Amino acid sequence: MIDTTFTYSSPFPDTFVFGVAAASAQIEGAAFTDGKGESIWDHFSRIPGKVANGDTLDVACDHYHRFDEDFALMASLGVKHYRLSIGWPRIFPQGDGELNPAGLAFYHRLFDSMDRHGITPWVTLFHWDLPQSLEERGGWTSRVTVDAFARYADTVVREFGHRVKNWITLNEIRCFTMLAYGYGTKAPGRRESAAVVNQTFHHALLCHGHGVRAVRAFGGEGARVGLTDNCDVSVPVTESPADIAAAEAWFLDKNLHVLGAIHGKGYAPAYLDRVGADAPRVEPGDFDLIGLPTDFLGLNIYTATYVRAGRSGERYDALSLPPNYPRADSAWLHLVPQAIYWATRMCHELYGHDAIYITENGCGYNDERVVNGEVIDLHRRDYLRNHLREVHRAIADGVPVDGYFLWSFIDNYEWEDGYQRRFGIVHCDFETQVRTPKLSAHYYTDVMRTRTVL
Ligand code: BGP
Repeated sequence: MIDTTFTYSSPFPDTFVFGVAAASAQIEGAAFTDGKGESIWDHFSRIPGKVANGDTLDVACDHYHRFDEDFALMASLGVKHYRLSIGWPRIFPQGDGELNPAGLAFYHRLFDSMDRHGITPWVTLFHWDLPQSLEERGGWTSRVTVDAFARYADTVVREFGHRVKNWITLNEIRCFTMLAYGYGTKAPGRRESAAVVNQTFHHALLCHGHGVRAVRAFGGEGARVGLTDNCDVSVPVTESPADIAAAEAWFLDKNLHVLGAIHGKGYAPAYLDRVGADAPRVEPGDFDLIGLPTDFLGLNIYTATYVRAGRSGERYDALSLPPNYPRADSAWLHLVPQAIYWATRMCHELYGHDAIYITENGCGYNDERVVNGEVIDLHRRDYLRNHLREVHRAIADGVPVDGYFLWSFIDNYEWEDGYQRRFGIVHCDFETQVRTPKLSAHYYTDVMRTRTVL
C-alpha cells in the first residue's frame, strides 16, 4: 500500500538506517600481525603487474591500530551504523585448522570500541580475503573451501552472536568467482573454463547457505542475516510499460546465477539451458542450504545498463554507453542514479524481497587533495545526493528499502586499483595516516541528522 502522505520533502522513515561501509582487507592493514595468515589478496598484490603501483594491503589505513580514533571520528560525524567485515585469515590463518585467539580478541576490542562510540555493527562474514592456504587447495573451485567456511562461520557467529545482530553472509559473489576465476582481474587471478567458474558460484552459494544456517543456530535472539549481492542492474530508457517490461526481462536473465538461485528450488531452467554442459555439479541437499530463508537482501549498487524494448522482436535491447557518457574515475562506474530505484523495485516485485538494504553505494576518483584543510569533493556530494533521491523515491513508491550504507567511510585499498582510487568520504593520507573528512562527509552528516535529502 503506497503511503500518499510521503512526499518529495518527507524525511526518511524513523526506522531507516543510514550507515557507512568498509571491509577488513581494505582498511585494517597489519597484514601479518598477531598471527594473521596470508590472504589471496596479500599474495596476489605481490605478483608484479596485478595491482596498480604494486600497492599491497600491508598497512592500508592502519585501522587495526587506529580503530578507536576512527570510531571517534565516525561518531563525531553522526554515523550510527557501520558495515564491516571479519578477516577470515585472522581467525583461521590457514582457513581451517588451528584457530587464532588473537584474531578473535582483535574483533572483541573493535566491537568494544564501537559500543563505546554508539555505533551498531553490520558484519559481513566474507569480503574477499580468502586464506591463501585454501586457495592452494583449490580455493573457490573446491568443496574444501565450503567445509572450511562452514566452520569459520560457526566459530565467528558463536563468538560474537551476543554482540552482533546484523549479519551478511558474503559480499558480491560474482566478484570473487567470475572476476577472480574467469577474467582473472581479481585475486587469485585465474582464468578457468565456464564450467569451473559456474562451480565457484555454486560453492559460494553453499557458503551463503552455511552463513544463514550458522546465524540461525548461534546468532541468538534478534539475529538477522542476508546476502549482499551486486546484481546487474537495468534502467528502462523511458519509464514506459514497454521499456520497463524489457528492463525487467533483462534483469531476470542477467541475475539467474545468484538472485535466481537463492530461492531454494534448484537452478532455474533458463539458467540450466544457458550453461548447458557447463552446469555446476550439485549434490543432494545443496539447495536446502542455498534456499534457506533470509531476513533481508543487501544490494551493492554503483551503476547500471540502459535497456529498452526490442526493436525487431527481441524481448529487450541493452544499449552500450557512448564514450562521453559521464563516469567516475573507475572506468566501470557510469553515473546512473536510477540504478538504486530500479534495482530495489525489481528485487521487491520480481523476487518478493520485502526488506532491502543498500549495503554499498559510492564513487571512486583519483587525485583528491586536501587544500587548506578541505577536500571539496562536490562530485561525490552530487553522486550521493542523486542516489539518495532515488532511495527516497523508491520508498515513496512502496519499495521496502530499509537502509543505506555509503561506500566508503575512508579512502582505502581498492583491490586491483590500489590506493590511487579514492572512494572515501574521509580522506586518508596514506603516508601520514592523517584523516580529513571531505565535503561529502559533512554533507552526509547533515543528511543523517535531518533524515532528509538536503
Ligand atoms: C565493491 C566492493 C568494495 C569496493 C567497491 C569499489 O565491489 O564490494 O569492496 O571495493 O566495490 O569498487 P572497486 O574497488 O572495485 O573500484
